[in-house]
Amino acid sequence: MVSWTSPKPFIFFQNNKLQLNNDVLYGLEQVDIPLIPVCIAGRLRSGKSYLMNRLVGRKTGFPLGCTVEAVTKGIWVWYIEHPSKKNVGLLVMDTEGLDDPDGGYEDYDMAILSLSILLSSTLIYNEIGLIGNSLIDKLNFVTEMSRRIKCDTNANSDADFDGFFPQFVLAIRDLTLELKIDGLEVTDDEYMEKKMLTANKNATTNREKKRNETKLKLRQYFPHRKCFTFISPLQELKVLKKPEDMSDIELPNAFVEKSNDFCNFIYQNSKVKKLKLVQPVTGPIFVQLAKIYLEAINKNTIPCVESAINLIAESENVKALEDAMVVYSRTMAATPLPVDKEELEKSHTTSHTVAINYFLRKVFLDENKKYQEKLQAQLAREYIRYVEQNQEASHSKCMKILDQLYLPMSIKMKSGAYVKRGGYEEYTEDLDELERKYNQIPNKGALSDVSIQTFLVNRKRDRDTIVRALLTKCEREREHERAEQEQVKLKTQLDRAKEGQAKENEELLRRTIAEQLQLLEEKHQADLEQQKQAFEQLIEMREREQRRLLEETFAEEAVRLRNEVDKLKSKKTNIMEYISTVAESLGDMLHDMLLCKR
Ligand SMILES: Nc1nc2c(ncn2[C@@H]2O[C@H](COP(=O)(O)OP(=O)(O)OP(=O)(O)O)[C@@H](O)[C@H]2O)c(=O)[nH]1
Ligand SMILES: [Mg+2]
Repeated sequence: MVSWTSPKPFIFFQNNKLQLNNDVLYGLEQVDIPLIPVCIAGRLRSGKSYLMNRLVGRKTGFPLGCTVEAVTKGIWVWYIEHPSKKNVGLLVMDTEGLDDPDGGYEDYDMAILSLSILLSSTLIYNEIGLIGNSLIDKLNFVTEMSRRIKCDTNANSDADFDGFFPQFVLAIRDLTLELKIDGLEVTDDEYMEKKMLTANKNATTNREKKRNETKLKLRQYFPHRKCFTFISPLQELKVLKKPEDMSDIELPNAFVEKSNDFCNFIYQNSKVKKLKLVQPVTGPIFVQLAKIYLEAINKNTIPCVESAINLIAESENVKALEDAMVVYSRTMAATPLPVDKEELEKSHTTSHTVAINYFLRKVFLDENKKYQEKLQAQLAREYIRYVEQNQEASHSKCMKILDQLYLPMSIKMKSGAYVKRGGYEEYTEDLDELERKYNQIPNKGALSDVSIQTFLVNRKRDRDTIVRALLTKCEREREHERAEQEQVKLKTQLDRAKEGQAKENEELLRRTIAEQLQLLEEKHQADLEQQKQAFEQLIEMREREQRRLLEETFAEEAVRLRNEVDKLKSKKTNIMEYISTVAESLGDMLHDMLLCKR
């Protein structure tokens, strides 16, 4: 999918509700590769759109303005091919500035922020000037997150947010001050950690405690974070000009370099958005997520990530299953029936591998393997159908051949040519000749043997007619006995052939299912492993964060809590249970300590 030439308004506020732009939905639905949605939010008129244009590598694109009037309305998106990663798309999202006195409705800012968090994998928060209490106060929306977004339908703790929040990038614009703390130079990241995320030990008032809570939540929700401070692009300018009208040569070096560092960081470190840590969000999935979340917000209910995922999973998996079966039939159709058993098996092996690989590419978080099992059953059923169809086709082709070969004999039979001395022998010889000719004809399919046996069995009536007409009673009886024995032999052969065929089919089916299982199981195990690794990383980060905060503020308690974590760890074996319990109890304890027990 090629990059869009310009950004498009994606979500807008009209008729008292947030609405989606259908053209953009359609455009995004065509982007069938994993997306990296990078979203900027922050104060009104703070250079957000300008920075996003730089991220796309353009001077213009997202509309800018130089008056006090808010320019960006709602949420805009710009899809571009990722500058360095293959087979993933970058979706740059620009949002309406917060704190607009003319904004949509009372909770409008929260709706924009919730959508930014829900839809992105990197959230850039833009601020002007410096990190101060006003920024921390603005970021206190994180303390409300559990009332704004629900991760799990049964969630009762915000520990469930683990792994769901996007990476957090703080962009401080027009920094005019030196980055020094206690007389020592600090990096951008240290500046953010010290001033925005370190709890105030001396907090006594409710406001101060609330800020501590915000800091704790920011650390908890955003274990991946980064800060970039920018000087003003207009710093060295003598005449009044707008940054977007200036080339990089005209802009201050420090600004250009920092902007480039910022862009490179976003390109390299922003990840594909994933649901439940493993399921990549493609354009069509992004569209479905946006629709579901927007509907919840418009209905004034809390968007629930898990419900959204379940809804999407249902429709995606039904489609994946249907399409996988179409892929199977289409691949099978390349082998016109009838064919012999080996060829049908070969065709089936290829077709089912293609179908399963297709399904595995499209399946959406089939955690309890419901659709995987359905696919297995359907493929097995379909294969049996093909085997039967192939047998029918083979049988009817063989019967046609046999009818053709028998035509001269049938004429002779009708004209009584066999009713003569030596007629019975002649008939038997002709029949042998017919069988020889039949065996020489290739491509008769799976029921070649069974068909000739059936044909020969069915010739009994002809033999009887000849025998009755030609032989004496005694000869007739002998011949009858001989014919009976031959008939039994033929029938036994026929039954054996049919039985063998059935056994072969059964064995083939068993093998096929085993192969399917292996393919599907490999994918399932890979998903689980990926999920486990992601959780382990999260635990590590979570513990580091909690430890740091504890050691900064509650040194004695830190030791006790460390022991608690160790105890919990040894008790829990299930990774999911384990994570949420550790996170939940640590969160609660810290929360209590910060707010109540001090
Ligand atoms: N001083 C300064 N001005 C900037 C910077 N970046 C952009 N501008 C100018 O600030 C004005 C507003 O920039 P926008 O990018 O439109 O700001 P915004 O945050 O998207 O504004 P809204 O969409 O209205 O919330 C424009 O005239 C830009 O040229 C910056 O880093 N420093
Ligand atoms: Mg803007």
